[in-house]
Parts: sequence; C-alpha cells; structure tokens
Amino acid sequence: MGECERNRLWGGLRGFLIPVVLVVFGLAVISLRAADVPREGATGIGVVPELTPTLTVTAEVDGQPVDALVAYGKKTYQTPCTFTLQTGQKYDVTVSYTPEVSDLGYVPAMLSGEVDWMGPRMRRVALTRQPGPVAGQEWVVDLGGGVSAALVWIPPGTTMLGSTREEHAWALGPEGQGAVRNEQYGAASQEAFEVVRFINDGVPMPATLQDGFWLGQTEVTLDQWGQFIKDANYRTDAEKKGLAWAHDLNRDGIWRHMIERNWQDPGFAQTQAHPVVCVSWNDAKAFCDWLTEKERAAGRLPKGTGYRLPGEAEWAYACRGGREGTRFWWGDQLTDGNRRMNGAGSERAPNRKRYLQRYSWSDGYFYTAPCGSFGLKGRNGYGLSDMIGNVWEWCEDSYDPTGAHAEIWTQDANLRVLRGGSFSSVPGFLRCAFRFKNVPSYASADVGFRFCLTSVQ
Ligand SMILES: [Ca+2]
Ligand SMILES: [Ca+2]
Repeated sequence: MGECERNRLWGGLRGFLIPVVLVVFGLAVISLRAADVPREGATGIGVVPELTPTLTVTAEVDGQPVDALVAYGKKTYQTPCTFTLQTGQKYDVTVSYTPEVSDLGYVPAMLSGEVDWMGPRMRRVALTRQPGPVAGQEWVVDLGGGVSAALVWIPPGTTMLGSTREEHAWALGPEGQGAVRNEQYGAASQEAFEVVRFINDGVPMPATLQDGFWLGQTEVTLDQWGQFIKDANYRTDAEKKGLAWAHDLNRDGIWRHMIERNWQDPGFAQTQAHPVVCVSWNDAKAFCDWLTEKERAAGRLPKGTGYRLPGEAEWAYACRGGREGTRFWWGDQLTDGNRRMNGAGSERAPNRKRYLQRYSWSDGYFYTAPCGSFGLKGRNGYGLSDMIGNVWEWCEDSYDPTGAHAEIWTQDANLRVLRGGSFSSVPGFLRCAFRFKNVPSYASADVGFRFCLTSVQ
C-alpha cells in the first residue's frame, strides 16, 4: 500500500470516526447532565425557578379569621398552616372549629383534590354553624344510619295536674270501666282495684312550665331503637333477665312474665315503624344518655340542654295539646276517640272472656299499631301522635302516690311513672290525667317511651 493510499484510508477512517466519537461523547455529556448535574437553585440568575406546590389553609367565621384545626393525614395542625405537596398528588384536608363558648358547633369543611398547580396556593375556608334545634321550631334529630326522629316544640304554659271528682267517677263508671274487677290484673277485690288504679290521679293542681321544650312526635320506633342498640351495643333489662311481661298466648292470653320475650320478640309481629316495647325505664334512660352524648359530640346540642324522658308534668301538659279541663286531648267524649287512639276496642272480642272492658268500636289493632297510624286526626294540638294509647310511656319522675309534681320528683327511686295507657287499656286508663307506675327494671309488651330535649342541670 503506498503512502498515498494509506493517507486516503486514514482520511476515510477519520471522516468516519470523528462524527462517531463526537456523537458518543455528546450523548454522554447530555445524559450526564440529565442524570447527575445538580439543579440550579431558584435564585440563579437567568435560570427558570423550579416551583414546589404548597397549600396554605386559613379559616374564618362570619368573615373573621379563627384558629381552626386542620387534619392532614394522621396529624393535626393549627391554622394558618402550609403544606408542601407534589404535582399530581391527591390531598384530603379537614378543617374543624370548636369554639369554647358557643351554643352550637361548626360544620367541618373538607378540602380535597389533586395537586394541579405549581408554587403557593392559598385556601380560605369559611365555616358555618351546625344546624341545631331552634326554640319554637320542630327539630329532626339524626340518629345515624339514615334514621331520624322528629321532635315538636311544646311552648311554655300552665296545665292542671290531677283530675276532678267528676272525672274520677266517670273513670270508675260504666264507660270508663275501671272499676270492673279484672282477673288479668290480679286485683283481689273491686275495692282494692279501685284504690290501686284510680285514687292516684291526684287532686286538681296547677303546674306552670316556665320553659318550652321539644318532645318526640311519636313513641320511639323499632327503627330508632335498633339504631341505638347497634351503635351502643346495648342489652336491655329483659334480655339480661331472659323474660318480660307479655301475653301468654299459648295458655289463656293473660299477661304473665314470659321467658325469652324482649323488644325483638314481644310475642306479636311488628314492623320497624311500630313502637319499641319491653323496654324498662333503665333502658329508656340509656337511650336518652346515648343520644345526648352523640349530639353533644356532634356540636348539635344547644348549651345547657340534653335528651331525657319527659317529666310527669311535662308529659301531662303536652298530652293535653293546649286543651285543658277535659278527659282526653280531643275533649270529653270517649266516642270522639274513634280513629284517634289504639286502646282495648271491640277488636278484642275473640278474647271476650278475659277482656270484658273495652270500647264499642274496633280501632283495628289488637296489639301495637305503627306509630302515628291515625294520621292528622290522631295528632293533638301540639301535633303529637299516640299520646293516648298504643304503648305506655315512661316518664322521668319517681312515682308519688299523692299525685304528680310540677317539677321532676325523684325522691323515691323504687317506682317510676308510666303515662297514657296502651292497646290493652280500658277507657278509664286512656286519659291525660291517669297515672301508672312500676319498678325501673319493669319490661312489658305494652310499655315503650318517647323522649324530650330540654334544659338539663
Ligand atoms: Ca286496639
Ligand atoms: Ca302512647
């Protein structure tokens, strides 16, 4: 190979290698820069700053800034607070505010989404008050699980406790039927029966309720009771004892202590709309305490209020629905109770032997009726359903044999007051003034309750 040829060959190789080396070297430089060269700081002159997305959260109430709590992940922070985020990241922030002095709490606000911005972002969260009971208006309390209970407002006012001699005589007479000796109650004699059942209405005595309060529009339904049982994992007195007072249908239909009777099986069919029965005073109180705690935690309880059973005077006043001085909330005529109450009517005819006392018409329900079955006609002047009949209702008070008290009376814890009569009651029991009582652990297939919301000490 001559010099000339070698030069030509080298020249050819050089023409090929130099671009290859340049390309390889160039790629190496480029990849080195992309992978390993530290990024320029945001302050570098002539360099585009790399922006990190941040989120600053502040809170306000009625246009004024407040110190709220911000929950992000498992930690909580105080406003104003700033979070450093990453583009594309999903975020979920809860802002809550609990002032020290306020009737009601505030609705927690949620901030959530995907980070689709660079640099700082500011979010000012306007917090609103929790909806809560307002004096003078109906209140629907949320029991959870999609179940609620309506309470009507009972205005302040004066009522007459007890009953007149005339009313007493009517209750014992042929229409009230309270004086007829009835084996199912085990009265030893007519005289004893009269004394036990009717002397205890008490003499007429005015009672003034200074403050209004809310009272359940209906007796507590199975739906509502079930929500409490689920949430509080509660066992009733009847379940613990393994028995309740109920009809002994396999024998003679007489009320007896029956094993394995409780609110889940009182011995007759019920739907979720029926009133819960076989609940003791203790059980009813546990329900009220559960609801108070739950509503307080949710910030929906006005300061100084709570849920409890109605006092005896509150119950009697509410039962009258604004109409004073009559046997029933609709007036004095028993027959006007047709399509207004579920008591012992002629539907009990098949049990004629044991249930001699009843009124002349059929109300359609041998046992409990679904709460509010009688529609608007069955509501008294305050809009309350089944104040007379369906199931007996526990009151907060202890039982004073001399009569009801204007204030809640708790000096004797051995007996608690029951009011309103039930599907099993004679007309003489189905009155606004009639009082009944039993021990706080008593559970019966015709006893339930309704609850109120009022000021508590
Ligand atoms: Ca009935
Ligand atoms: Ca009732």
